[in-house]
Amino acid sequence: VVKQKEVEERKSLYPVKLLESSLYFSSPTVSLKKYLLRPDKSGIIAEIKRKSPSKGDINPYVSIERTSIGYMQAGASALSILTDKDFFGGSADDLKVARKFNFCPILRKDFIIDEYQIIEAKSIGADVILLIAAILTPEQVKQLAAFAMSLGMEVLLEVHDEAELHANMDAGIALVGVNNRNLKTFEVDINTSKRLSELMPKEVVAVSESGIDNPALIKELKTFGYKGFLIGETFMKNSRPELAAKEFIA
Ligand code: IGP
Repeated sequence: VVKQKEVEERKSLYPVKLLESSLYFSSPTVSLKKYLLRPDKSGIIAEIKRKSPSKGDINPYVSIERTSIGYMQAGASALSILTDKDFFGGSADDLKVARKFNFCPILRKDFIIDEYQIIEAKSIGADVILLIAAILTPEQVKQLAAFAMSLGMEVLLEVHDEAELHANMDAGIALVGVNNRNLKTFEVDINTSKRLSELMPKEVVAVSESGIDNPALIKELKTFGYKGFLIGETFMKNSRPELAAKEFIA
């Protein structure tokens, strides 16, 4: 509800026509799927997250420029940028800055409920959008995913349990993320990824999200078929997140 109001406000400030006239809107995107499948890469999607509902302030004044470049130099496969303001302290500008300095795939991390946000994502230079099964109906997932793909973007579908995965199997989505964090209780359990790995269709590129705090865990998750690893806090809780990433990936 909060999100819908925020979206309506931006719609009147930045009309679709304006977004569509941006340089990025008509530029080609970079494929996250391809990057995650590259054997020379870590598979890590390194996230920039200033604060969160579960942790409060994490790194509110982080330099997007230094951190995003440093993440990629450290060996990350892609970037995830929180653009939600109310809960995560991010903004569209954060993503634009990351885009300006990097050629890798960039995921717009936000609560997407409206096609407008997808047009906006493309116009600020995002390559991938997140669709969270827990806040959308399967019908909405299908429609929003089709719309994103029609703009040449990829979709990362986020699920947290068997029911969400089952309900959205037919949306034609190539990338599925299993969130180890329960968005209602904030509890993190890596076993969620292990459990759901058995139900992943073979053609899907699977990503494990949240609570990944050591390299051994990645090794283990790889044996369960995961190709992508979304990491935020473990890096962001350091004053220089890119240095933490460098140490983690080395
Ligand atoms: C990163 P962590 O525990 O490494 O900071 O988690 C990422 O998975 C998390 O930020 C996230 C998220 C989301 C945030 C996953 N799904 C949906 C906002 C909305």
